[in-house]
Amino acid sequence: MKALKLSFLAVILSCSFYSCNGAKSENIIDDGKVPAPIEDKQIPIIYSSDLFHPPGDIDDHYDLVVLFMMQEFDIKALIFDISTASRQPNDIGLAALRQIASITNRPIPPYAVGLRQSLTSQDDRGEGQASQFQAGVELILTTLQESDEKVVLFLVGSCRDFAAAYNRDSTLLKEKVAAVYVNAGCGPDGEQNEWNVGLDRNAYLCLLKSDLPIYWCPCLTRGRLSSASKQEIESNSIYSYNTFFTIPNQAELVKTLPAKVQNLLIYAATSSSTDPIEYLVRTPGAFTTDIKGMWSIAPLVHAAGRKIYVKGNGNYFAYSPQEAQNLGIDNSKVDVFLFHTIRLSQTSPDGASHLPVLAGELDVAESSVQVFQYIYPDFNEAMVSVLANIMKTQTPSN
Ligand SMILES: [Ca+2]
Repeated sequence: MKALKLSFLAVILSCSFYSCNGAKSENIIDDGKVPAPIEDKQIPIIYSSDLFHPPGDIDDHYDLVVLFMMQEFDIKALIFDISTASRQPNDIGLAALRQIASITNRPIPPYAVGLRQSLTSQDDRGEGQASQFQAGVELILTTLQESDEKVVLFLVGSCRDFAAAYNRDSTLLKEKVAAVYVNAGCGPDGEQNEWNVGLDRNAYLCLLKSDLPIYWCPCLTRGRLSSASKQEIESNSIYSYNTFFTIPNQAELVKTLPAKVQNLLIYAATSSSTDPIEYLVRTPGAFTTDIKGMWSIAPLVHAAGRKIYVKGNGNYFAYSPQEAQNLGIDNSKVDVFLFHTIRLSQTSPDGASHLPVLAGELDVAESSVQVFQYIYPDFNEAMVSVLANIMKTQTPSN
C-alpha cells in the first residue's frame, strides 16, 4: 500500500471527530469482547501478509514487528500473500520474519506461500492453481484442524487464502475460527475501491458475506472516494469508519526504537541483501523522515484484547486490562475505537471485473460482521504513540 491511499491523505486528515456526528450506541460491541483476553493464556493467530523484500509498502514490516512484540499472540502460522501480480514468489519477506523472530526470541512460525491467481468466483476453492501455490491454504486448514481451541485469522493484504480455505472447508472454519480481521475496503458502504480489495475482489466479498465472525477494519474512509467537500466530511461520522493514521516523520519514531528493530526496518527500506541476522547488530543509521500511512495497528491491539491508556501528555500505551491494573493506571483508559454490528449486502454485479459495491445497515440487532470506527478526537496522535510504545517492548534478547 499504496500510492492511491496517500494521495487522499489531506482529505483523511481533515476529518475531525469533534465535528462528526455521534454514533448510535445501542448495539455497539465493546472492544475487547472477542477474543477473550485471558491473562496467562495466549491467543492463537494465523497471520496473512503481503510482506515482501524489498517492501511494496513498509507498513507490513511495522505490522509484523507489532504482531511479534505482543507476547499474548501464539503465532500458529504465517501466510505469505503473493497476490500482488507485479511481485515474484521469491520476493517474500522471509528476512524480516527471521529477524523479528530473532529479536523477540520467538520461534519462526510455520509459514507458506499462498495462492498466485485471483479467485475466479466468490466460492472458488483455488484448487485449480499450480501445486507450488497450494501450501498456504493447506497450512491454514491443517493449523485449524490441529488446534484444540479457536484461532484468530488476521489479514493485512488480500483476502485470498483465508477465503479459499473457507470455500474448501467452511464447517472447519466455522468451528475453529474465533474472529477474522479483514483489513481491507472502505466502510461502511458504497464502492470498495481500495488496494487490498483490488488484490482479490471475489475473495473480499467471500469473507464479508461468509457466516464467520468478521471484524471488518476498513482502510479508507469513504470520503476519499467521494466528491464530498471538506465541510461535509468533517460533519459526518460516516467518514470515521476506517483504521488509517499516519506517522508524521518516520525517523523521529524509529530512532526511539531498540537498535535491532531499527535495523530490521532499515534492512527492508534499503533492500539489503546481506545476512539479515548479522545485520541486526549494526549501529543503525538514519531512517527516512517521510510520512507513512498505517492501517492495522488498532485492529492488532483489539485482537490481542488490549485496551489503550494515556500516561502523561500524549503518551499512549496498549496494555491488557490486568497489566494496566498492575501498573495502577486502569483509571486512565481511553476509548479510541469500537466496533459496530453491520449487515452488509452486495449491490454490484458478481464477478471480478466489477468494483464491489456494498450496502451497510449499521447497529443491527445481530450480524456476523462488525465494523471498526475510531471515536477518539486524537486518534492519529494516540495510534502513533501506541505503535511506538509497542515497538519498544523489551524482550529477552533486544
Ligand atoms: Ca499489506
